[in-house]
Amino acid sequence: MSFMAGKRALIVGVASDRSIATGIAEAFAREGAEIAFTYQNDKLRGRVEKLAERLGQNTALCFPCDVSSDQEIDAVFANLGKSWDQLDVLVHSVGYAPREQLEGGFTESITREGYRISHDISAYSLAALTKAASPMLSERAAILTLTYNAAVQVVPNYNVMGLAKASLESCVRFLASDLGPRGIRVNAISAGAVKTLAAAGIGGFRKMLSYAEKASPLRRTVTIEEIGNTAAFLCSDLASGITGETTFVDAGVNIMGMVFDED
Ligand code: NAD
Ligand code: 0WE
Repeated sequence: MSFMAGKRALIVGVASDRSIATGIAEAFAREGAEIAFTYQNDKLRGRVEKLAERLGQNTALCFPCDVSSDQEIDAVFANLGKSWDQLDVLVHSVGYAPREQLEGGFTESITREGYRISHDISAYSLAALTKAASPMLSERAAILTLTYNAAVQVVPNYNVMGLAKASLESCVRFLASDLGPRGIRVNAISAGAVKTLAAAGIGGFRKMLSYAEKASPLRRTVTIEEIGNTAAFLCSDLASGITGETTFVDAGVNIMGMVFDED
């Protein structure tokens, strides 16, 4: 179909072959986009460059970027600007809270530092990347982030990350309103639970996947390919009328108000 032909995209958030950002990169490449990447630190550099190579992309367009650093964010766009005059798509697929924030009761586990870090890395970083990218964003550019339904409804143990995702979803609306007059669209995908690195080691994550298999209308979990396909649509001109929106890609789990056991 190549419905992203001629689009230049920057993808932030690849850490492994299972990353949601990897599913997004695969769909973008299939639809004809040119892709640049960032990696969080040197440990991830090789993996990201390998992905760029596998997808036929220029491995020189892989830049380090810890999103807690304004200097590193600025350097990404300074470097990207040497090869690309404009950016059509920005994908933000980053989330982090200190591990101890994601276990135990909300009141017990939340700390000022946990709140600060989770909101800095998971929510402010979307605004920071968008602000830094702004001068090179093309007319009709698209920005996309990844969220989770615990922004809206309580999920045990997600704790302060739920507040950070609520902030992120609000940020999508404020950015969409602010950048809309330039033709720039800003959206989020609210993904169902997927077994990625960010999910590995989360207590009871397997239980969450099997909950989705029982509770979702489609009776299954979602794949990074399905999230990638929706991302490609939202970041293409096919979605030219959609902005400020959070689109669920969760096999329908979020629509259910109550679920009975089915043996
Ligand atoms: P992942 O671990 O593959 O990706 C998380 C990414 O965040 C990694 O690439 C990591 O390098 C990056 N990151 C963390 N701290 C960073 C920092 N300081 N600077 C730069 N990058 C940093 O996991 P994923 O599941 O693909 O997560 C991607 C996004 O999807 C996150 O926003 C997550 O909240 C969201 N999400 C995940 C699920 C799920 O079940 N896996 C569901 C809904 C939404
Ligand atoms: O957004 C996420 C995961 C976010 C995440 C994961 C980690 C693990 C490693 C943020 N910070 C960290 N910090 C680490 O040290 N998801 C939507 C996946 C997820 O995580 C959960 C979930 C689900 C679903 C945590 C508790 C409950 C449910």
